[in-house]
Amino acid sequence: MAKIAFVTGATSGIGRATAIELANKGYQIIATGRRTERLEELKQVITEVPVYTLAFDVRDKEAVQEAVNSLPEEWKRVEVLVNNAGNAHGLAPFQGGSLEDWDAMIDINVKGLLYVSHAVLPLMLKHKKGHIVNIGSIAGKEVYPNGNVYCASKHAVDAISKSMRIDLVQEGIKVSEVNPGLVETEFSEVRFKGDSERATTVYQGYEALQAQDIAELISFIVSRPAHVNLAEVLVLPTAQASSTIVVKE
Ligand code: NDP
Ligand code: 8X3
Repeated sequence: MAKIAFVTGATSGIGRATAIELANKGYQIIATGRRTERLEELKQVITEVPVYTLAFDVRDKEAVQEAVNSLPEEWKRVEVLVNNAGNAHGLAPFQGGSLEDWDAMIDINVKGLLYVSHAVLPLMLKHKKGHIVNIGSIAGKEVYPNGNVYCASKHAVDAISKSMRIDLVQEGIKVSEVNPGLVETEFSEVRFKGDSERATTVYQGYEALQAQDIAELISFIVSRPAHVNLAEVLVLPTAQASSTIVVKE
């Protein structure tokens, strides 16, 4: 029987690389994101397995549920859920923070992850089998200057992941959390609202992680034997020791 992986935020960065990597490992892919043209492009790239695309905003709980309900029966046996959709919005001191940015980060990174999990989990519970991989961050393990609400959102992902693992252990469902440091994606472009020059500097002077590094890690995590759960991984560029310590040339 085909294995099915449901990947959120598959239109860019870590999610896109993960969809391609899992497809290479034989998973049929349910790829999600808001940008339909990117989802269509992904369908052209993944040719060796079927890809089903769902376009929705994770902030919209009705849309999330409708999208999952709309899956054809043969796509409902989801084995792996990668809760990856998310971003930072802004990098500002707490006293100068934007309520819009705060809402975006809490609504997408925290509530979006909850909505998707709530909609997809029943598909796993039906078969008492499944693996949820939540993408947290080093920002969910420590806080850094001006990171305030983004860090809070990723600390929430950390707490939710631990809670999921406790509550779902009796259902035979694995829960893992991947916490990357600096990964060169569109992340900083989004954080700095399209200021590409500023975004580029985040990854200059050292070798940042690439989306493919995280995709391979996720692929390794979901391919462990049934009795093994890699519960948590913190993965950093070699040049990074903490959120604030990065050795740059
Ligand atoms: P990208 O900006 O490249 O990708 C973000 C993805 O999330 C896109 O596919 C985007 O799709 C999706 N997304 C964002 N908002 C929404 C929304 N409202 N509804 C649905 N999908 C949404 O960034 P990354 O690949 O780097 O980020 C992926 C995850 O990794 C995030 O959770 C991020 O916090 C985390 N992370 C990133 C690190 C880094 O340094 N890059 C380090 C640690 C963690 P679309 O716009 O099409 O909706
Ligand atoms: C993304 C990594 O250090 O920009 O979660 O917060 S960082």
